[in-house]
Amino acid sequence: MIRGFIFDLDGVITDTAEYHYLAWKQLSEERGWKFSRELNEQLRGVSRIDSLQIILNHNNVILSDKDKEKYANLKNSYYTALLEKITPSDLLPGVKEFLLTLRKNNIKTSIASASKNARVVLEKLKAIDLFDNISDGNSVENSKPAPDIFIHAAGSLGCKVKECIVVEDAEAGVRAALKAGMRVIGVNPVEELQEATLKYKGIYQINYEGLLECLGERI
Ligand code: B16
Ligand code: MG
Repeated sequence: MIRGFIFDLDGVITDTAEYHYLAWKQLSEERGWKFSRELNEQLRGVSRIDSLQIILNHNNVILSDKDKEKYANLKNSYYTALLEKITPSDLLPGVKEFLLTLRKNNIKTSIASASKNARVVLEKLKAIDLFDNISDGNSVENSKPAPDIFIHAAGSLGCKVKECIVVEDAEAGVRAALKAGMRVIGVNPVEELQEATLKYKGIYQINYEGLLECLGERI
């Protein structure tokens, strides 16, 4: 029986990937590091510090932990300035309707995002009240692909892992959810999410009753 739905934020509820891209690009240009849209794709769902490490590895740059923290903070200052532009119209199509359908059917909902800025983003979207719980980059130590954030979200909803369905747009997130013992709906760059239980182009494509049927759940 499904009792909870757990949503990733960036790429599922809204698309902040472009702002992450612009912020990493600004930092990289200032430091003389190579950075591209292709590399940015590898940062989907990956924590801030791990994202910096991917960029450093790509450039064969070695930094002290102190400098890594400094540049991760600098990137975050560029990113949070860009977040000022977010409005409720940046909720991705079908998201609000799907969340309201879940609530009508007594399904609990949570965010499980790697982002430490998740609350700020949800406030800008005026979407905080659509969720029963928010688990974010501050909630757990180990970030995706570790399963911790999804286990944290399920626990906060009072649900068992098997009772939860995850919605994710990133490979790291899909792997984390599967490791947690949950079924996963992959959205967005669906061709990459080979391990997902079901795939859709976006939440707007999901029909609640149809989904339950596909998952072999009783309606
Ligand atoms: P922050 P998600 C992730 O959000 C982003 O996809 C990823 O690109 C970002 O590095 C990460 O959050 C950390 O974000 O720097 O704001 O803490 O997809 O897990 O909702
Ligand atoms: Mg994501």
